[in-house]
Amino acid sequence: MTNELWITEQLHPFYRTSLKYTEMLLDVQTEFQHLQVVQTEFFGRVMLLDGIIQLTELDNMGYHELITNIGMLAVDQPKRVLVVGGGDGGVLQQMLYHPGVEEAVICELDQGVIDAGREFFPKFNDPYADSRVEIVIRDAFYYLKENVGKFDVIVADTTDPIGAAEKLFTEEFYGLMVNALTPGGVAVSQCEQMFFNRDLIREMMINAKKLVRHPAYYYSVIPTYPGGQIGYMYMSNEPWQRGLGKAYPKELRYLNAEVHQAAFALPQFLKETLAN
Ligand code: SPD
Repeated sequence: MTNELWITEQLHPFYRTSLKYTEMLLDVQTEFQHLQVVQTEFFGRVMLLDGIIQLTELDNMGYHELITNIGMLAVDQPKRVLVVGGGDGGVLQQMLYHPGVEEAVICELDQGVIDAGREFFPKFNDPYADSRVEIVIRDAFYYLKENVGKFDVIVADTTDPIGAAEKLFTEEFYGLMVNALTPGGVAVSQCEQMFFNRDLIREMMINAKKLVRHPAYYYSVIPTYPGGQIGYMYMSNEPWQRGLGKAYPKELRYLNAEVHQAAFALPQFLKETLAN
């Protein structure tokens, strides 16, 4: 036990997640955050930002497939798509599975996350090498303001609402995303965990209801995130069911028609929380 290496995340004051690792592959302070990549025996490589687990090779499929493909499928032939954050490349990889995509922009604040994704997560197949991808290193608030009505799908693959990322969980940010959509477009934003962040999810749903006709909260299972799951806010004037049963990209390992439907089935307490 004494020689074991463990990395511990404490996102909530009453809950910790520890992963056993074998080697620290990267441990740097970028201009914006503490960026780490560790090698583990069980979870594969793991990326952490400011001590919070962002992804593991083992279970990121549950996150990246769900945050990306629900919106991609709900739009007919998405052509122009945008990732906000998500520098590790996981969401971009998913978007590029859709052959109709002509332009995929990623607006990420921290070049360090992109570099680490490219170097340490080859399983994402280096989406940055794809000629359809444009990298914008910038605060998404400004980028969205300048690109009204441009994107068929926007995915905000954010960190948790702490420090600088708090503003990504606001009515203003949701409004900017919705304004940057084409008619019938879909925006999806990472929207935290139903037991730990119930008030936040409720607030975000209130915001989403002001902006679109068909907001919906859904979630997936990610064992290395607090509570073993995380949710997403779907925002569109078209319902999420439009995508149900369409052909799923063959590369997917988590999402299928049954999971798609089930992801929107909410426990009673959350249904009541979001109904009001
Ligand atoms: N509590 C962790 C939430 C992290 C959400 N973003 C993950 C980034 C993976 N591309």
